[in-house]
Amino acid sequence: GTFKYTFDTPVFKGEVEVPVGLYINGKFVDGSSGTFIDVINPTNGKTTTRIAEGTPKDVNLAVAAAHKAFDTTWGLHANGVERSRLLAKLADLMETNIDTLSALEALDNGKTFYWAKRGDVSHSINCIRYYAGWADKILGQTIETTEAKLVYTRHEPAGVVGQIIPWNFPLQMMAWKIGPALATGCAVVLKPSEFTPLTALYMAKLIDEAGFPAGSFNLVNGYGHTVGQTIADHPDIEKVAFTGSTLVGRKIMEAAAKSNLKNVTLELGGKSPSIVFDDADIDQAIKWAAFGIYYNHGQCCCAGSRIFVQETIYDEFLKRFTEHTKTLKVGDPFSPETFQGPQINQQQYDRIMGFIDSGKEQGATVHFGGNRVGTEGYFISPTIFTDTKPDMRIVQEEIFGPVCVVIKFKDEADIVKQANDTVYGLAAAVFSQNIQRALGTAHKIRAGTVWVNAANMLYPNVPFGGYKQSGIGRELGEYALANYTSVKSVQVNLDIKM
Ligand code: TXE
Repeated sequence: GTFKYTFDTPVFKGEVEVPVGLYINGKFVDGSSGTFIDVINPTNGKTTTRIAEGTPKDVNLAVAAAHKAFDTTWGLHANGVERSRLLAKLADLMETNIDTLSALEALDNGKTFYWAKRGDVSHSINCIRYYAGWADKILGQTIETTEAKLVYTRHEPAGVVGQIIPWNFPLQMMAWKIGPALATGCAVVLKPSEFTPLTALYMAKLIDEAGFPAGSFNLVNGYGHTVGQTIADHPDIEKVAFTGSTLVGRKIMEAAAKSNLKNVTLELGGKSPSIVFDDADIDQAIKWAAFGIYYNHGQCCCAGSRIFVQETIYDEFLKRFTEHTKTLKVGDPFSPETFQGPQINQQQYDRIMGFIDSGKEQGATVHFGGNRVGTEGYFISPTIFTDTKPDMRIVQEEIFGPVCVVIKFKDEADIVKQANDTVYGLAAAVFSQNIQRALGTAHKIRAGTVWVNAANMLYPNVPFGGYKQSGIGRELGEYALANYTSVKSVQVNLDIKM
């Protein structure tokens, strides 16, 4: 079946139709169990629609379809030019439907239409187009050994890959995953988050329309402990890519180890520092640091949730950062004035409020916010904590909401120590007009991305991923291709006699 929805908002008007089944072997099908998952609108907690619930049996069907495609029409059977053409076509279809995708993302996730379009959807289109460019440029090497031999490598597609994605950037996470996988010729079994399946389902329709061979891309909706776990355990999946919590990341690795030692890439949590030196352009530092934590309602793996400010400018920064925070409008994602919509669901709302309570209990000061906004949906005020201690939960743990701690530091040595005092290492931002200070600090932070005088900016051609417990492997850029290829060395004996 399909879900029809009429948007009548200040920023988007129109009717949208989304398939609600599973997409297996080139067809939209019902789940084998006949059960459904309710999709909840985070602005009011009401049911938007329901989608078919996949089961382990459906995963098996999808994996079988993927293997069949890999062995007949996809993998080494579809050349790079063809894979490139299909991905480019998909990017074009996404572009034609940019408003529809943005509206669905805003409806499903609660992010603003404005940022869904400017951020998520635009970035996803660029990402698919970028990997369309790679599909016919996957190169091996020839390696000199002796004149009596020809040795070369082939970067062959890894095979059937499982991809499990979260709800914070539903479309973008899908694009990061399927872009390099389909470019290299892998066949995909994707599980969207049970909380935000709508753009992935719409994408399945566009993938179908683009003409990808049946089975090259499959989508199985479902819960993590059923469909997700089956993907991680599956003996016929060669590689699994996961973005989500560190807790589940561990389970994925464990499942891979216990089943067939499938390759694993993980993109997990973070507790990223934003570091403001006293020589920073303070206006810009305030705006970027706010964007660093509040963008996407703090639901960014790379959110700059620990803001460190040099003690000489701490009071001034805090005052002006707070004034700026007050101007950020929380409310309807489809209102042009809104910056921040609701958190994704009741669990996340409770979790974030729990962190706010823990901060208070452990003796930190709520400098601003800390409360619910409105009476329905999952809206939380942007929140600033001060007077924290390094071992407090709000300083150490990922809150994944619009909550930051603003902390003093003394000098370069002190900030490097404080910034690295975390089990995570996804990202960091450094604000300074002094190039030696900024880059010197950037190089000493143990994190996969460091922004200098900016935050939360991503490009499809720039790798992204974590140090420490923030993950394994890099997504985006040329680096991501390695996740989806296996290197084969071929040695040809030209003239060596036994
Ligand atoms: O994540 P889960 P949740 C962090 C963030 C957040 C916390 C919990 O701190 O507060 O995680 O969020 C699937 N086998 N991040 O519980 O469960 C699940 O269905 C296989 C950071 O929503 O990790 C979904 O598709 N899969 C993050 C995906 O994992 C399983 C983004 C992510 O959900 C599974 C999201 C299992 N046993 C949350 N259990 C980031 N890095 O950006 C669940 N899943």
